Amino acid sequence: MRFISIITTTSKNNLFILKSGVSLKKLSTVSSKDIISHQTFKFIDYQFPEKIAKSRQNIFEKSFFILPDVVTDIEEKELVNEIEISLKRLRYQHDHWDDAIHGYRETEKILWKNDKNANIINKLKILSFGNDSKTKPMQQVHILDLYDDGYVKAHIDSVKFCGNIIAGLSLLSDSIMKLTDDTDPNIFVEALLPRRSLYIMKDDVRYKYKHEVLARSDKQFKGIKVLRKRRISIVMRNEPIM
Ligand SMILES: O=C(O)CCC(=O)C(=O)O
Ligand SMILES: [Fe+2]
Repeated sequence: MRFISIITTTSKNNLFILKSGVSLKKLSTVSSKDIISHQTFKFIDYQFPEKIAKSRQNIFEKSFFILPDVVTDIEEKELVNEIEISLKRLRYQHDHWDDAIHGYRETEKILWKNDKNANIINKLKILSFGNDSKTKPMQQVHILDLYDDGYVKAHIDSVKFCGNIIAGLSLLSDSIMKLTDDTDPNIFVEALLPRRSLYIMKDDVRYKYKHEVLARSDKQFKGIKVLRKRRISIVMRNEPIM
């Protein structure tokens, strides 16, 4: 079986794509460095103080990846169609001042009725957890629907509920994720999460940096305005280590 039919053929320049001949079986023996696109740097704006910039960047390059165009427009549509059915009865939550997330609704999903969607999720899990996962990927995925004005406040996912890897597919909108050192707010990066991209956050970045999805604003990424609209993410995690 060929891997990654989910990768659009439009992004032929991805190193990622060059590796698309890798079979599912072989994939587990390939290191993430081989598979993961060296394009990640394009989507990261490092804001590290100069003295520590190099060492911090090294850590980031080993534990945070952004893979553009992991699903096509059509695949995005089919995923969103099925997700909308699961979300239909849920209301957006706006008014919990102490919540980590504002302007959102969320659900969990284990079974996908549309086989194509099930296949995509499987392949994204292999991509995200194939190499460095310390525990099994959770069967269920977390679906988070952020309204136009929704946002996720800075937090670190609890070790009680999640292992060493968190991966998220962004649908419907570009957004900016800010990752800030848990002990020093001056040490941070901003990452552009393009619509239809996957981010993979593991180990050092997963445990030592808070992550947040910024609200709609005039914020620019590397000088380009990012228009945040409603965004749905499919967040995949592995089992807690305990
Ligand atoms: O939407 C995302 O990509 C991240 C959401 C998140 O950080 C969380 O649910 O813990
Ligand atoms: Fe999180």
